[in-house]
Amino acid sequence: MKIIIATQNPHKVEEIKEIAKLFNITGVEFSPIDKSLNFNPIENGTTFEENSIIKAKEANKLTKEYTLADDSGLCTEGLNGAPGIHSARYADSPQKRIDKLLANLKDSKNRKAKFVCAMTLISPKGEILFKSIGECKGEISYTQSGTHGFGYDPIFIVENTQKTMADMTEEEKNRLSHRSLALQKVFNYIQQEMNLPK
Ligand code: ITT
Repeated sequence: MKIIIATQNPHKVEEIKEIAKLFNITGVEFSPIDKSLNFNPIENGTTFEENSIIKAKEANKLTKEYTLADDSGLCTEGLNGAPGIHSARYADSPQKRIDKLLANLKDSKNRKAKFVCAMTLISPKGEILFKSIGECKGEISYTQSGTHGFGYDPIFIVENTQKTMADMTEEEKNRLSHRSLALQKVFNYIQQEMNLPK
């Protein structure tokens, strides 16, 4: 079974492939959407879930294959949920996004935060087959640390660890991340409902 990953973010593609390997998922081949298809969905939903549906549907329109979309982001309590669904557009570069978030939280004692990932799986006919949400709790550090991962990983300390996500190895992150938790539910659905090998 082939599933097209409906994203323009190469880090997500890598992580989804690695998570599938980590959990020994067989019978599913994940492929990034072909660049020549000019996949450029208008993410005007008001929730992670709505945006993941928009992306999966747009990729299905272009490919007529099974498609899986991931809409994700970082929500902080101190900023009433920001950057949230605007995480990718919070500032112009990954470093500027980190700097802006640390600056905006400078006077906040409430550093609690969570990464959220909403996934939607769509059939070749365009039906929504399955939706899932994964969340990873933690807090925002005062300075950045670590070189692994992407995005806000260097300033997100994972709950019950002393490490930012960027301090973690790829495998450590992929066992507990919001993306992994959402994807594990998708794997369960595929294995149980689509008669793929366990
Ligand atoms: P697509 O829409 O094409 O999938 P995108 O990167 O724009 O790619 P989103 O709209 O879902 O994706 O925005 C997700 C942003 O949230 C991402 O760019 C990062 O800034 C942040 N983010 C999501 N997951 C993350 C993770 O595992 N580690 C660090 N930052 C993450």
